[in-house]
Amino acid sequence: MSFSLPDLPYAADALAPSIDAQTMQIHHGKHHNAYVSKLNDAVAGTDLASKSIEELVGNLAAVPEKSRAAVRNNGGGHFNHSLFWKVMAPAGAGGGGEPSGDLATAIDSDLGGFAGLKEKFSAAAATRFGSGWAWICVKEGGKLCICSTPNQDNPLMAGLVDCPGTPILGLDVWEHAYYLHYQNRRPDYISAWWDVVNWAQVAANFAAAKG
Ligand code: MN3
Repeated sequence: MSFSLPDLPYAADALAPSIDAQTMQIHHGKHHNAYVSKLNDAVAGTDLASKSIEELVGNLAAVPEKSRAAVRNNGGGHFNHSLFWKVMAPAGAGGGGEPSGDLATAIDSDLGGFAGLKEKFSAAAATRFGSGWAWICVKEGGKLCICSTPNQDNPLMAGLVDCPGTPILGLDVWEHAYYLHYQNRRPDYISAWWDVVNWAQVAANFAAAKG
């Protein structure tokens, strides 16, 4: 097996009430697991199997055309969900609050402060038509930006997405991420999700992206 499903860094019920336990169990154990399994099928027996997931989705042009769509969808799915689990933590135990340090400084100068970030990010997440993700990413040159991508695309997919960069925070707005609890109320899911954002992890991702 080239790629494997990472464990959740907390119990499946730890993010409730923002995200309920059954949604977490199905999302991680079924949806993310299926991306991993289909990605492994797509790269089986090729030299792609030895690449990191970042290398793979960051250079889809290097993937043979016959498996490119499968790698884009399932490799994107694997990368995106692996990031998603890590940038969340239980409310009050690592989740919620506000960013601090260098990340807060960058948010102030590039995104209009924390209030501006929440407004722009929530709008990007709410207005993504159909399935996709909202992101904060670090652009070439180090500035932060907020955007969204369709399906399982992400900002690492330079040349294929509107907002190339290194994602440091992502929110899944596929219906499978919220429908059991919120049904059609995507804005309520987005609003409750801020309570479980792990800003210490986002700050670590920011520092790594800046090198
Ligand atoms: Mn998902």
